Amino acid sequence: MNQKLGIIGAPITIAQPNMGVDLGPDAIRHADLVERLKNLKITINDYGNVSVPMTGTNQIDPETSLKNLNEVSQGNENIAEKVKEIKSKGDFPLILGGDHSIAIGTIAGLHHHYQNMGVIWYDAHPDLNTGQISPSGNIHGMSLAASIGIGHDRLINLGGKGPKVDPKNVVIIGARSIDEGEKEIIRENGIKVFTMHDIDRLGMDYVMKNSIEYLEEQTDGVHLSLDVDGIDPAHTPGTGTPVEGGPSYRETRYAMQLLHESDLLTSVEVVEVNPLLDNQNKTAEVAVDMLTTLFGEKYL
Ligand code: 6HN
Ligand code: MN
Ligand code: MN
Ligand code: MN
Repeated sequence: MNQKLGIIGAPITIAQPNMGVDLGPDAIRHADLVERLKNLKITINDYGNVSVPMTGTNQIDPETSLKNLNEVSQGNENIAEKVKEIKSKGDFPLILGGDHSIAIGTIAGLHHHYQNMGVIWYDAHPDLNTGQISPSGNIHGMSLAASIGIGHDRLINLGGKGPKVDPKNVVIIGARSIDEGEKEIIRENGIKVFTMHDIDRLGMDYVMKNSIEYLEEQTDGVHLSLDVDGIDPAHTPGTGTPVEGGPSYRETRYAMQLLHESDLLTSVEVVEVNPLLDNQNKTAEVAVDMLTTLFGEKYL
């Protein structure tokens, strides 16, 4: 893994309904992210937070069936620009969300640097909705769809025309809340998914080694999109859409350890940390443990 890391905060919050996800980047920094990474002899450039529109409504626009499309798109354009810029400098991008809509921007920014990038989507949800099939109209549940070219034109063409990732280069891990329309998109596009049932049956060791091998063979870079609600809410309670029955702290930490050993990743984002739902800041601390493990921190 590249030892020069570029951190950016991406505090979009209006692609989901709860207040407080905009504080995610600062909650993660407050949990000593930079200090712990520096202990690993990693050089850090913290570029601060990207400026994004903060005000939105909770109303679904009848024309698009989406909430806050213009504002979410503008914020993501800014994120895409910044990610593209720090990647050009040779930094390994580490993006701190923000709600999961920010993946549209980060992946669009990264797309300029890869021909055939892969994505690991570690999440309780596949985020494959569109305005037409979404139960909520919240764009944070649509980011993976937009990145593979499904959904509203404005989201698909953000930061460059057309799809950014081939659905065959996506692996979803930890899914356990999949909407009916999303199931169809998974099947139609041949997206590789390890649900919680698969993790229980096969074990995290097999799931991660299989995912790593699959992506290694066919991609020229792999982005990890780590939604903290992917982890069981016993460990990460401070998030807006928790789902019971997820991988534990230990399983997730082991997954990060295997990713570190594989040297596969070329960028990482962590999303959906909401300190207003977690006054102990436990969720941000768990997020930091996962990130430091990913960058080589060991027990011994
Ligand atoms: N996330 N599937 C639900 C929806 O509203 O589309 C939940 C989405 C959650 C999104 O966790 O990033
Ligand atoms: Mn998500
Ligand atoms: Mn999620
Ligand atoms: Mn393209």
